[in-house]
Amino acid sequence: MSNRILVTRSSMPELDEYIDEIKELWDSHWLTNMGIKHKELQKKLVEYLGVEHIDLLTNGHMALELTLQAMNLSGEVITTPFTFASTTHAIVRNGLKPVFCDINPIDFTMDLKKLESLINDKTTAIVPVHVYGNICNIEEIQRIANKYELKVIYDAAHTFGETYKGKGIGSFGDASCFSFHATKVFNTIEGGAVCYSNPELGERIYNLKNFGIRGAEIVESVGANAKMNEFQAAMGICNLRHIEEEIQKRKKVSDRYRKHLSNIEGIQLNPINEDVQSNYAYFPVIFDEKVFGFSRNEIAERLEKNGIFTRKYFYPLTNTFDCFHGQYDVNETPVALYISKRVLTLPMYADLSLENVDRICDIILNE
Ligand code: T4K
Repeated sequence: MSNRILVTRSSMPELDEYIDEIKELWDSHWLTNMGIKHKELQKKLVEYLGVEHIDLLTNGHMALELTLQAMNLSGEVITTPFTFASTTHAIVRNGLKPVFCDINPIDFTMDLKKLESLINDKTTAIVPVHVYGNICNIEEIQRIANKYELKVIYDAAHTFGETYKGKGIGSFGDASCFSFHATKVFNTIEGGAVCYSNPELGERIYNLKNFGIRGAEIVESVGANAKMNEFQAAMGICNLRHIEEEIQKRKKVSDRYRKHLSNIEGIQLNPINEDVQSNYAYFPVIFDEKVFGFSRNEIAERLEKNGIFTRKYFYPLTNTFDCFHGQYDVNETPVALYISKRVLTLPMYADLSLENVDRICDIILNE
């Protein structure tokens, strides 16, 4: 069990550091409902992420779902199927119809050559995904959104700490939603956040995350409960202290993988974008069986026999999920289908040793 290497492993502070951080909670008995840890983390994240406003929520999914709800959207929302279930579910659970745009085969984000043809008079928003931390073509998305007066809500679950042309990634579009799940570059155990610039949108999201309560005797609107609690926020405060080291360690892992796997026929790696300061969230590899000689599934099985557990993020595509049976035509997103059948995300976390990266690559290339 202890020798197994999983696709990722949560980064955690030293136990003593966390205990120090939560000691105050034993004195105050204030465990949730926007307490001191929540406020402190919120303030620190505005600075670190370089955004105007941020609100903290129970998880990344609720950040997405409530942000869409707060925008009072109707009709159709254009998104991609090459993502985690959350993106599509957030749209559907708001009573909106997801319209799937294909991805481009280079960085797996929305293919903007195909976007405009999907817009009609029912379209109200675009939900692009910065998948694996690969940043979408922000300028072009905004140009199209302005032209058709559409909202842009980025699924920024994978992009914690990234910048694009020196600007915090959460500052683009109408809103950007982060995940702080245990498996992410930055975690609050479970957790998430929405960044936005329009304070009125922020007020609506806040109401949705706290029952619409604005005072002891004031309930302004109908809301849910999606508050980040003090223990989650305390974990975030601790992890934020170590975030630069976390990203640097991941970079070393990524560089080591690249040293072994670059320029191999039949292996496609995630591209490097000079405008983006990366967080090295994932290490996806596309295996072209016809050229490489082995399929993605064969490589995954071979690694598994050696105790190395990869994942096929993101297979199956969300537009092929059983819960949507018969509703969407996967042939409308052929590139996403092609990539999803060939992608394997290799183990990636700060404490993955370089020796283990060597071993993983050796198994892929030589066994
Ligand atoms: N949008 C996108 C594009 C997303 O990728 C996600 C989440 C969301 C939105 C929604 O955000 P959240 O509501 O989740 O905050 C994992 C994560 O649970 C999920 O957060 C993430 N995306 C997705 C890509 O990956 P699973 O089902 O693969 O998780 P699981 O439990 O199989 O864990 C994967 C590996 O992580 C394990 O093999 C070991 C490691 N692990 C897992 C847990 C739970 C840890 O080291 N510690 C842990 O506590 O979804």
